[in-house]
Amino acid sequence: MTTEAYIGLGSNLQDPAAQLARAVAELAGLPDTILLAQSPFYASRPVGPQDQPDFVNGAARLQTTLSAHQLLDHLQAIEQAHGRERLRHWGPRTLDLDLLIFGNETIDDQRLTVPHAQLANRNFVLRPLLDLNPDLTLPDGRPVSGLLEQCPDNPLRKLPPQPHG
Ligand code: ROI
Repeated sequence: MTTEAYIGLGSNLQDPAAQLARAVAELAGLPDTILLAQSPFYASRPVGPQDQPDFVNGAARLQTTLSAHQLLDHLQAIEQAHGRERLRHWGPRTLDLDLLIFGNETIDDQRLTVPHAQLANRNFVLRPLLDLNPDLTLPDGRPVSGLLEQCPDNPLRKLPPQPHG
C-alpha cells in the first residue's frame, strides 16, 4: 500500500538550516520512499524554554510503502546519525524529525501518536504543511488551514532556499 506521509523537521544547534537540508536529502534516500516535495524553512523563537537558540523548521511530503512504524525507525536512525542528544525536555537539539501525518491513519501507541499530538498548537509545523498542501486535512476532517488560524502566532521568518544537503 502506498501512503502519503508528512514529516516535520526542526533544529536549533550546529547550523540548523544545514541540518535540515541534509535531513531532507536523507529522507529522499529512504528505501521504498519518494520525496514528493520539501517546504521552505522558517526560523523562529523557541516555543517553551527561551534560554536556547532560535529554531529552524520545515516539512517534507513523502510517498512510501513503508509502515508508519518502519518509517519511524528510519526517522530515529537519521536523528541519531545527526548526533542527536536530548539534553533536557523541550531543550535544544541538533535534529528533530516528527511523523506528523501518515495518510488517513490515526495511531496512538507507546511509540507513536499520529497525527502528532502538538500539531494544532504549533504554527512552525502548520505553516510548512500548508506550503506543501494548502488543502491538507487531518483524518478527523479538520483542515490544516483552519488550525493555523486558531494557532498561537509565534512569528516565522522565511529563509532563502538552502543549498542541497
Ligand atoms: N520551538 C520552535 N520554534 N521550533 C521547534 O521545533 C521547537 N521544538 C521544540 C520546543 C522546545 C517545544 N520548541 C520549539 O521541541
